Amino acid sequence: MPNNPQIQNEDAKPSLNIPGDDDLRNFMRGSFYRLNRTKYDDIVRALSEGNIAQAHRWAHNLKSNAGMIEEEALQKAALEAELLLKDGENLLTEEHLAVLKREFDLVLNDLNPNIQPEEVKTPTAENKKTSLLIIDDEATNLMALVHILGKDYKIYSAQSGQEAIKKAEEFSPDMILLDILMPVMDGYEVIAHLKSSEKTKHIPVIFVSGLDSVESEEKGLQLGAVDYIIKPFRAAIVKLRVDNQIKMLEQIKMIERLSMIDQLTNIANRRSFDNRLSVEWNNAARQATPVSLLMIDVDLFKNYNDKWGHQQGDVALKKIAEVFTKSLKRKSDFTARWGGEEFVVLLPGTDAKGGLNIAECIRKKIEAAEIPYKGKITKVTISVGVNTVVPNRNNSIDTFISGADTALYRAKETGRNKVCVYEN
Ligand code: GH3
Ligand code: MG
Ligand code: MG
Repeated sequence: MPNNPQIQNEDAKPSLNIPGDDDLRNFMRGSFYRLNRTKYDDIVRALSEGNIAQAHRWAHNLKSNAGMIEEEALQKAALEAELLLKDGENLLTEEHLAVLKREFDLVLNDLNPNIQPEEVKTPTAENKKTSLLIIDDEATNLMALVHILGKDYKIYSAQSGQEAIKKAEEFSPDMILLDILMPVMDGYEVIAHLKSSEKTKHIPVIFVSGLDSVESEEKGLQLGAVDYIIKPFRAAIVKLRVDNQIKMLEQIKMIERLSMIDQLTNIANRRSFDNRLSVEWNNAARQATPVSLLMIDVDLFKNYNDKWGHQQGDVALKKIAEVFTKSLKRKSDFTARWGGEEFVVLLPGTDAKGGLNIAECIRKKIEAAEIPYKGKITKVTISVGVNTVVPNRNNSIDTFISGADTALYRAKETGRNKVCVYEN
């Protein structure tokens, strides 16, 4: 492979704008303290009130949060409590509670209550244009991810599957970080829903999950996720993986943009026109409104090239495209280079009279345009064919285009530098 110095740019060196893992650890422990310091008492109170479902939720919560700060003994005791409080039945003994209390106190005494998350300023990049939606039912996880990513991305967060779907539709984030294990609606259901909706199917999803089996990873990727990060995570890995995906996304968007633009004139190309025409055709069919098409061909352009040279021919084509772009007033008006020295203008919601007016207007503007060449002034003219239809069962995109084409050839045959309207 040739030595390409461009590849060795500074992008290759990770200069991470993120808190280190120690900082994250302190942050997580601070968060844990704030969110869980009353949790043991909460469980005991819920039990004394006979609210076993609530006690079960607190135990589940405590288990997950203990896992996030890698306090395994407490995690184990809380898991045991969770299992013994399942299905509204209380099988917890005094002994179990004593173990839970012992582990809970050990962890809590070890935490420095001075480090509280309120004091750790979590940056939020409100002014950043790239946004992430982070979904996790555990507040501690959510806070950790916001802490890691909030400096460089605008963050939206959700603590349940339903909230996630609502926010994904409302905010159209650039990327989604999705937890799998959540009550009511899990991450697999959320991604299936996102991928089935026109509004959200294009948004890349990264799973961030405590499920570390290859099967869960495979299932996640099969459902359309772009990556899978296992909890507990390292701050640097999360940041790098998200950054990588965002970079790829930007490159794809750039390629998509380029594939829709004509390189010479910088206006839309044929592919882009085909897409737009099909959208506008369907809109007009639904609303029973007219749509006009101008098919445009530069007159005797071969002669122009022969006289001034092919390069100057390119200059003329650029000038023509510029005149078209500047002449179109409505947002929905659309001009494209059809190919060679042919152009099209699509005018949704414009009737035959309006179409003819605009065609005449741009014909005159091209006729008046001065294209300089080495101190001289050169000129071109165009012929235009106009077709206007209200889409219905008796016409199609093909007949629409060929009608405009027929009108264009009549303009050529009957003298050039003129506009003809298709009549069937
Ligand atoms: P008519 O009025 O009948 O359309 O005559 P014409 O000479 O314009 O038609 P013809 O189809 O014979 O020639 C089209 C010319 O347009 C020939 C071709 O070299 C030129 N052309 C097509 N694409 C480009 C381009 O990208 N740059 C330049 N400079 N010329 C182009
Ligand atoms: Mg021509
Ligand atoms: Mg031609």
